[in-house]
Amino acid sequence: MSEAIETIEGWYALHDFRRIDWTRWRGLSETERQAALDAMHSIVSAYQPSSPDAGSFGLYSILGHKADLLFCHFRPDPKTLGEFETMLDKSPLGLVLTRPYSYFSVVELSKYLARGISEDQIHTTLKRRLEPAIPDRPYVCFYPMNKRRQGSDNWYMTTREERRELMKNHGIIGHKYHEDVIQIITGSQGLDDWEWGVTLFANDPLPFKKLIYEMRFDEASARFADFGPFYVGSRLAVQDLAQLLS
Ligand code: 76R
Repeated sequence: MSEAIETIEGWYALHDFRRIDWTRWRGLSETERQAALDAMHSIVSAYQPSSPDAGSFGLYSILGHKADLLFCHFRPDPKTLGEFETMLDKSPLGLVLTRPYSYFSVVELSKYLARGISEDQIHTTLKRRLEPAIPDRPYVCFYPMNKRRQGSDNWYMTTREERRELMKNHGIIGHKYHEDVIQIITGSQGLDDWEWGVTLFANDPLPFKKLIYEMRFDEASARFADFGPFYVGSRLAVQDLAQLLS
């Protein structure tokens, strides 16, 4: 049996994608629309964590047909994430939102490249990554992925040393985009349908394409990665959402 790598987990993540049901929205009375807009303001402010230690939240407008909005939450307690979902569902705004996709995962760092660092050091120096603030970048890209288990391309049958080497090269490519792209890797084995969620943040969508394209040629992705749907969008202030609806 090949040996699993130790992972360190941080905050839980919920990527809550919603679609606006325009037919339903147009069918609402003026009073109902106002109630939905009011609910939106109170919900978005309820989603804001009371302090940076309590969690983080970002609202995004998603491009294309797969979703309209992304409510992206990171929180220490998964129960809070559940409360947020139902808060939105029960509110007057929930009436006009459907739910094309969601993803539940937990911020994950693996120890492939962390030789000689003590558990304590990892926790202090990496706290910022385990408990991430939403980066101040206008664009987001989210997708789930697996590591392949097929014939000789079975990630889970490779040795720890092979995986370490592959992740080292992966990290080298990734690091070239250090300035342009901030990545949050969340693990979801046993939590959702894929094995990892990848959330990337940048100033415009092009670096997502460049980075992901370059990684496709790297063995860790070329041989071992399978991808789910990609969602790309831009940060939305609550007043922009009001404008979008009104
Ligand atoms: O954590 C670190 O920064 C150390 C190096 C590193 C690890 C261990 C790293 C760096 N990643 C790691 C783990 Mn990554 N990453 C992805 C994707 O699209 C694809 O082909 C793959 C999706 C991207 C775009 C990306 C970006 N990474 C992982 C893992 C867990 C694997 C495991 O545990 O088995 C996955 C699934 C994954 C996927 N990665 C980086 C990046 C970038 C940009 C970096 C460099 C970060 C920096 O130096 O700023």
